[in-house]
Amino acid sequence: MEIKVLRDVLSANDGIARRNQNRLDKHGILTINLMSSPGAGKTSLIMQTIGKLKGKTRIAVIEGDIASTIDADKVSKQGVAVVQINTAGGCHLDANMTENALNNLPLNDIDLLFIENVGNLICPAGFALGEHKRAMLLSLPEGDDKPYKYPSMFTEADVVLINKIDLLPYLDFNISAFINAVSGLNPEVKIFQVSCKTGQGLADWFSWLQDEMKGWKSRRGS
Ligand SMILES: Nc1nc2c(ncn2[C@@H]2O[C@H](COP(=O)(O)OP(=O)(O)OP(=O)(O)O)[C@@H](O)[C@H]2O)c(=O)[nH]1
Ligand SMILES: [Mg+2]
Repeated sequence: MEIKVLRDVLSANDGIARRNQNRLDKHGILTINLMSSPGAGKTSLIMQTIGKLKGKTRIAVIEGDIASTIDADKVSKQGVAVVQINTAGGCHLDANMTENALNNLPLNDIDLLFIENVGNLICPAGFALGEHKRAMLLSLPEGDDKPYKYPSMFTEADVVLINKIDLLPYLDFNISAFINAVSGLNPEVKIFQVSCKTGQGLADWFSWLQDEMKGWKSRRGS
């Protein structure tokens, strides 16, 4: 019985997620669902990306947090459209929350939408929001064993960013062991080593994003 209930919830979510994606397609908005543990660097990555692409790409952000508008306030200061979703205890965003956020964004004026999911390495992977791509961050202090302990996040990702690479000299994080573990779970995934503090490696992320935007627009014929 419990399994049936869970299936109902997930299929209802998938239906709304498809509706969201059709709407985003109609408006030509490439949408990235950003996922990670709390504090891995999602907002920092968004801020760096806005800094790099502002003026060339119209960016908007949906911020998901259990409480507060701290992240939305930071992003808003960069002059981009932002909606904060407070889940009031919920450990992930879902498609219904995302649809409500889309209702409050200027969809005709957006090229690239980031959805910053609630910081959590488990639940966000199970709920489609309508995104086109999933990016996840794993920061060095979390440890290189996480793909074994939380595999679904890594199998669901299109790109994995190893963040806080500037801390490598101070931590026992085995980069090649981590990359092997992630590649074993998800052979197609792109993996970038970055620092949202120093900017190291972010050029690879920016060029991935720009290629995705170009490829997506040409597939859509726009
Ligand atoms: N040393 C270092 N610190 C970083 C880096 N990226 C982010 N931080 C710091 O890590 C902390 C958390 O970063 P956020 O960007 O807020 O992380 P988040 O994933 O958005 O956190 P939540 O929204 O709370 O889940 C902040 O103090 C950042 O300044 C990095 O590459 N290197
Ligand atoms: Mg954040």
